Amino acid sequence: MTSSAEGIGARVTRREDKRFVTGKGRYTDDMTVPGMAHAAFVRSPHAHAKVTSLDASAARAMPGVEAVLTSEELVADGVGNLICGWMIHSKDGSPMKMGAWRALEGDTVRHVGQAVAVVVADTPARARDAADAVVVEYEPLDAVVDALDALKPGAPQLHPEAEGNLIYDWEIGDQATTDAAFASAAHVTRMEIRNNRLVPNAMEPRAALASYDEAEEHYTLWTTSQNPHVARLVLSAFYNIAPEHKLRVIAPDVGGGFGSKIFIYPEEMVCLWASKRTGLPVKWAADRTEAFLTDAHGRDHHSEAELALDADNRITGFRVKTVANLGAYMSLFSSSVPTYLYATLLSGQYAIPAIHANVKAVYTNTTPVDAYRGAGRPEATYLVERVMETAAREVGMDPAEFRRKNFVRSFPHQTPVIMCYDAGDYDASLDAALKAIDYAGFAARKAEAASRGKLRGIGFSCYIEACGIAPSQAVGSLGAGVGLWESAEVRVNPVGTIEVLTGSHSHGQGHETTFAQLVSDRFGVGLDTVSIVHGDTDKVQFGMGTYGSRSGAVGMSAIVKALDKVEAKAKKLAAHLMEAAEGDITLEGGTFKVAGTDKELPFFQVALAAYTAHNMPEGMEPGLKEGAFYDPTNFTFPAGTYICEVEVDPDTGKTEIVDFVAADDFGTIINPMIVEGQVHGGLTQGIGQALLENAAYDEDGQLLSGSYMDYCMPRADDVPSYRLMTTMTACPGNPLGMKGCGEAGAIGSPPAVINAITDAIGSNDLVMPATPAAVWQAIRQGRTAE
Ligand code: MCN
Repeated sequence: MTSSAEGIGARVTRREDKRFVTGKGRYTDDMTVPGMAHAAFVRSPHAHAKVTSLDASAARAMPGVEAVLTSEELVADGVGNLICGWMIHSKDGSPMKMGAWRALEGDTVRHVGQAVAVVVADTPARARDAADAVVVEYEPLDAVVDALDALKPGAPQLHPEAEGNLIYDWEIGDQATTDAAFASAAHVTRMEIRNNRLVPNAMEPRAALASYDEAEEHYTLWTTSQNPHVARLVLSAFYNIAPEHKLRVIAPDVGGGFGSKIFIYPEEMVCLWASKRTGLPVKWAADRTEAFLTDAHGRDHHSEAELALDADNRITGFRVKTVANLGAYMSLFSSSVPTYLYATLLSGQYAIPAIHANVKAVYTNTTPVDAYRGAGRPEATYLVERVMETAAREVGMDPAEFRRKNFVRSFPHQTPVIMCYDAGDYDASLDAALKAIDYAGFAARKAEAASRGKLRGIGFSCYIEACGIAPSQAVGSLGAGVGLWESAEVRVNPVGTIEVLTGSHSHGQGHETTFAQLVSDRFGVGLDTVSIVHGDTDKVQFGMGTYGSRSGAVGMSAIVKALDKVEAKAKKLAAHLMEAAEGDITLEGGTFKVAGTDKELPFFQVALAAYTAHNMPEGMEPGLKEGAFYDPTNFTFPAGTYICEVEVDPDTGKTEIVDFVAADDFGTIINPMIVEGQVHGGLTQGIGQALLENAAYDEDGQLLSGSYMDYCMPRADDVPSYRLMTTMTACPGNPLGMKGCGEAGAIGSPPAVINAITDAIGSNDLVMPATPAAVWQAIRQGRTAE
């Protein structure tokens, strides 16, 4: 095949899918090591309790049991506490208050499912049976699960370090100018907004297999990680488990993560440590109940928002107060989610002169909360777009035109909340979406639905997100513990095949295809000659991993830099071989040519020449291999318009999404089919949040929706046949002009759905998930209010 059929912009089917759809994927739980033992955790049934005694004698005596380990041994061996790696300071300058989080807790448990001990046995079943036989006595304490309740005087206290359960009280923006905007406003829209808690639900539950080689004093850890190098760094530098060069982390095929596999969890630490203690390789694989109870949850915000308008319906100020529930402990990146990933996007697509936001992060007796697809940006978009829709209704303006009136139109645009938008055309995506949905025909469709007894509504969401999570200096100045660049190495083999080693990690995003498309496009070689290597700290020297829709914009940019270097050297060599001037050499369709002559050399012959080294230019080293690190200067800002049309049955409250159009601007698109798949997945997760999903706790801290019997995931018949389109402004900040696409659908869709339902039912008093019961209730309340 030629590069044009497989290069940038081609709808190439995913190369990795052959192994996935034929059952040949190799996941962590598929790995085996001779003599391998299995771990099962003893977990707290209480949300908040003192551990008064732990008796493992019966368990230790059970057949096949190698060890029962508790926090006593963990502490004695000097294994460090889990940490949060992003420092946030409160508005008074004080650092965030981090309660101690041990991988095995021996004193006070703070959420249901917290591990207090681990059993290592010869089979998974025996490990579980023995875990059941560990007798733990608890003295239950009062629990608190809601963040607003946790802030009330007299609420149960989780950590002595955090008085009043307050982790930080942070602010952004300018309070004085914002207050002044409100003082002179012609209209103020006020809302309380709840963003429901979600469980990430990756298809493959988390797993770890740790193997300690005593002779070499070396560990290998196979784990379900989105960022194996960061895992190695954190495990070695902070948890005192192994020196970095003595720990190899391999993240093989990973069956989805959606953010939940960025963090270090107690289980992989314990497996590493238990492997050394027992002298056996130790494997643990979560069952679905453990996944519900221990995978970091997402969202869970309570907010108050106020929007100030002048007499011409232009926005003059935005004021937000948010209380974010971070659960029982601070997970690795949790502190950044309700702050820099959330409040920096509160300007939306709009030119807002003054913004002030205050965020309080709070401990509760619930599973820790961290990044989940979109991480902070869905919460910001939901808030902004619910408020925009509501304000338009209040002032009697068409919601699309109200948004258009306030769009940012000149770039770069500096918002009052740190972000500087580099490029965009928000009118273009709004126009495309309005045309696709036939906005002018909506009134007729509504009337027709009414004739069938159905309430039809239309809802908008003009989202923006900051992704390509990177600029190391910028994130460093905001408190991130690591820089967020990316690395790549391109190795051209003597026969002209190419290996690309990348620090990005693919766990469903199709990197083995899109990254190879880039190389194919650049060197005119077939995709089958390119292989993408990732997910192994012994193969790839270092990398920052995949999250924040960064692998295209940042990871591929690092590959471009390495390809530039390879091409420069290869051209120099080709010029020498063809006795031509370097400046006359071009690389077209896999062949080096001398301009103005018929001289040419195929790519593979130049590669071979680099290794045979019989005829190299003076001073040139043999070989064809180059590496690069790429650190962009700004985030990328994908944006778009989503429009949702629903029909609600007023008798049952059941919502049907009858149409959904998505117009996205992702800059240059490498593979339209993969991008569409990413948007489909994101939209479905966003619709799941809007209509179905909710991690609900009872007042004692028991997770009521702790299985698929109670936690409702979207299925095919819950979602419409999406109609997708793209508009295009190139991102000026990276060589390919790309913007991330991996989270957009989940970020933009919830407000479109809820705006459509509230439009249909004529009541704005609706919280997610808009289950039939909730919608039915809102219809009734709306009628009572009338
Ligand atoms: N791409 C493209 N053109 C663009 C942008 C991206 O062709 N303009 C391609 C990329 O080359 C890549 C894919 O689209 O193959 C996604 O790229 P990008 O937007 O850079 O996102 P990442 O690869 O960094 O993936 C992370 C993102 C996030 S943050 C979450 S959460 C998420 C998501 O991807 N989790 C996923 N998509 C997921 N998809 C699956 N199947 N499973 C997950 O866990």
